[in-house]
Amino acid sequence: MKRIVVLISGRGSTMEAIVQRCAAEAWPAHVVAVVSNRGDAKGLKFAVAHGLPTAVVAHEQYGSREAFDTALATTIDHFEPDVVVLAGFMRILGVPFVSRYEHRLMNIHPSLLPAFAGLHTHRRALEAGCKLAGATVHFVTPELDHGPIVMQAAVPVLASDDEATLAARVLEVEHQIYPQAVRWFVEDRLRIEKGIVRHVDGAEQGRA
Ligand code: NHR
Ligand code: GAR
Repeated sequence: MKRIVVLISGRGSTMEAIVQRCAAEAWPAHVVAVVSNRGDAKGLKFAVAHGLPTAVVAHEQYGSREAFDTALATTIDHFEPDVVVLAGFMRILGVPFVSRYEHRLMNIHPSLLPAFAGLHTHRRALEAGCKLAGATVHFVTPELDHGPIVMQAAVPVLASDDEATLAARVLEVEHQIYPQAVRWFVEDRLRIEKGIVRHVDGAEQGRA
């Protein structure tokens, strides 16, 4: 059984989707801990209610980003994860942290990368007049939102959209693709070749 640690900062709906699909589909894995950089993250309540171990590493209690990253890694390593999953985790991580979990650290970003790396993606997509928006699951590298792409999903941008309605439409597909991508990982079906993610059995996205 592979061991999944999920990092959150807030609501945790994406973490919920992963926990539920992992159980419902009997993945060869379990979520062994949910770790937050905010003590008031709503997602922690869901984790506790489901009997999952939780931990808080409050970033503001550390004097530097490096000190926070080190404390976070120490907390994560206590749970001996095979994969670390960022699910709405809102702190940029430094090179030593990213290197420690190289090729087993995943993120979901609410845009069609490489467009709109960074924050406020929905606002920026609306301002650019995009007709499609979406989400990207990728392996994390030191360069923000630039790692090898595992899976993407697109949704239409409607003329009536504001940031909230677009974010909600994108979130729906995030709840589909992130569990699928993590499942592929724990089933050992992903390989990274020259910065490109390949499926060992030749499967294509959307045709598991
Ligand atoms: N770290 C690295 N090295 N590489 C990535 O690809 C990362 C990462 C850490 C987080 C998630 C990411 C996203 O999907 C992620 C990817 C936070 C920020 C940010 O600017 C940007 C991107 C992402 C997460 N955070 C501010 C900071 O100063 C704080 C913002 C806040 O607290 O609200 O760290 O978009
Ligand atoms: C999701 O849309 C996720 O893609 C995004 O925050 C939301 C988290 O929702 N992540 C980022 O913006 C990372 N910078 P959740 O807490 O309900 O899973």
